[in-house]
Amino acid sequence: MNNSQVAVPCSVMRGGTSKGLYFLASDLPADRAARDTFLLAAMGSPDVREIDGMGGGHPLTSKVAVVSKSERDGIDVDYLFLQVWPDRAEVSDQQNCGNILAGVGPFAIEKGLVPAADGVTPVAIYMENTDSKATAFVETPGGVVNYAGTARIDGVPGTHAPININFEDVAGSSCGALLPTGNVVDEVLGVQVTCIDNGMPVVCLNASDFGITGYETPAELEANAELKARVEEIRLAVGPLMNLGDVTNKTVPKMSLLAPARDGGLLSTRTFIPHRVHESIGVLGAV
Ligand code: NQM
Repeated sequence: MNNSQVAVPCSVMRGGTSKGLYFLASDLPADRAARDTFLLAAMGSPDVREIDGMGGGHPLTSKVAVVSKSERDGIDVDYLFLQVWPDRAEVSDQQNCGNILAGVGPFAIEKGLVPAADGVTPVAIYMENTDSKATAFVETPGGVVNYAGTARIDGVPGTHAPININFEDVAGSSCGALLPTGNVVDEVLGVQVTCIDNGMPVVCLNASDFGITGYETPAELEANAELKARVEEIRLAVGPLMNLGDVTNKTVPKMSLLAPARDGGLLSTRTFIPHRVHESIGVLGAV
């Protein structure tokens, strides 16, 4: 190591309920190992606080989008999502991220990869992690990205410009089928589970089967060692059934504990992603 430093352009953006660094692929090392070394340093990983980098010490704030102009028919940009683990020196491309996806359209327009229309600019995005397509609609009055607005989502204070996203072919994109086990409901280790992949491998569980209400806070769930061990045991058993193989070191499947709605909507969810608990919900997990 020497002390020379190289400036690499990036944008720090919140996408939905996550936050991360957005790079042009051409600004990153082409070699994967060199890229990952760079991203770990940029985020400050491994360190639970990521104090020496831009990461926020939580999986939801230790994310990276790599964006490039696409050469695919009908696609504007290619998007690769990378999860940087805060507490261990690892960068994973084993999952997609719909929250960070929300920032890809504005980033692509700001970087001149997509010309802005006057009004709303559709941005067709190829999601490399799952070989699937989404179209994001970005408000661009006068050809300029608008960030202010009245849209509100749980997990983010205030209101902001909406980013509506159409997902076009996400079913089974990680597991090969919407219902990878072939069943709507399976029993695994004595618990009823629904294994589903509509853009994100998710295991739906009844919160009540675990002796909890499902309305606990993320901190309460993370402090429940017995619950965490039980959920992880089921996750490891379900991985091969979902065609994901050994998921010990993977960030999927996500484990969603469901309870009846109590504040609007149809359901209440708390999701292990898979070891920390999401502060609200993953976009593709919700899909
Ligand atoms: O499911 C976190 C997030 C996500 C994933 C995670 C996501 C999605 O909220 O599409 O957005 O589940 O690791 O960023």
